[in-house]
Amino acid sequence: MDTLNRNSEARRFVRACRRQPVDRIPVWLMRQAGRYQPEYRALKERMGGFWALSTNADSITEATLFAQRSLAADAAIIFSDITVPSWAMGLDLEFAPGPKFKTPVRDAKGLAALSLYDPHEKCDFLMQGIRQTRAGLPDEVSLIGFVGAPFTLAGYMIEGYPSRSWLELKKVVYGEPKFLHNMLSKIAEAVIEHARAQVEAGCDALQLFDTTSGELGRPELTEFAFHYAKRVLQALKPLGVPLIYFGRNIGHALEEAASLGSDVLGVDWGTPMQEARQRLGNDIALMGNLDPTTLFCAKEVITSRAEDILNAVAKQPGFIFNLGHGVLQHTPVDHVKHLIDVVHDFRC
Ligand code: 1CP
Repeated sequence: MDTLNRNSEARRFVRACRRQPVDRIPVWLMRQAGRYQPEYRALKERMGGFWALSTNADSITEATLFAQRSLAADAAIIFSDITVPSWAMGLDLEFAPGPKFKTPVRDAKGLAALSLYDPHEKCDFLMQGIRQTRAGLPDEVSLIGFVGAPFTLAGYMIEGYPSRSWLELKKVVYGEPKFLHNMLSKIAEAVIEHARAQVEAGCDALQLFDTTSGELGRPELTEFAFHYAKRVLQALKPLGVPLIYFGRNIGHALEEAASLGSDVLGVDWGTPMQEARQRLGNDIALMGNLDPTTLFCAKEVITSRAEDILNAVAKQPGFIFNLGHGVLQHTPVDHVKHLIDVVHDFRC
């Protein structure tokens, strides 16, 4: 084991992912770098927009490090977006402010036009950003890399932009299942390599975001979302870093989500943490799950809601505190910091 790996295994966040005892509960927040921070908005303005920020190693580093430092979070998540691999495969992408593909992929011709790529070459800005960020982080802080799960990424690529009804995606799910399987296989190949490169560049954990999976009913959730998430997780397992799977609105299918091969299951705010722990047993670490809207309430409300979660599940090994989805725009910065303090002060 080299020095990097030895340090990685000692970090509080990684220890919790491995269900080892920790001195206090590790905490980081999905979207801890983002529009709620004036410094992030200034950096984005200075860079000339979200995409310019996301494709420059120095600004990736600055956004990631600033968020970690300002919160004293136990992990940083590298600043990027799940749609970067779609761009790297050849899709025209803009942000307004969500991702928007000029030419959505809806047929075999569109799929054939997508190419696999070498992430070290095509996304050198990201790998360089990871190396610089790792060098700038305190030794005890973990760096998380991430990719979108195949189904969630396919949703954006088919629909073209974030959607309320996911109508175009659903038409493909029910009407063109063979095409969708081909597309998911190709995306899986791309995100596996994209994730692997992030670990090679210095990330000490990986999160698979399957934010759109909960749009599917059964049996499609298994066939199109879980099947490909499992394929990605199994392919990444030999890298030896902790793997986190986060799905949304899949509380009814937590047992199956927990069986896909991740070390940690990210639980959204719809399922009480205590229920998740009772249903899943102790063989998997859990991460979550305060409702992000709680951060708009008074500090006493934040304290009591966070402590409810901590008291319910944090006393046994294998828990990482997070929100049940990302920090929302306009969230008061001091409330976010207050939440981190509450978790840091909790004695397990
Ligand atoms: O104008 C802006 O500043 C754009 C806002 C923004 C940001 C800050 C987007 C556009 N992406 C990001 C960064 C980002 N995206 C990160 C790194 C920041 C961090 O966590 O600290 C990560 C992990 C993501 C992942 C991501 N992008 C997901 C999965 C997680 C989730 O929130 O569900 C999804 C679905 C996207 C798509 C996306 N990118 C951006 C938007 C506005 C959206 C649509 C979904 C949404 O509104 O949340």
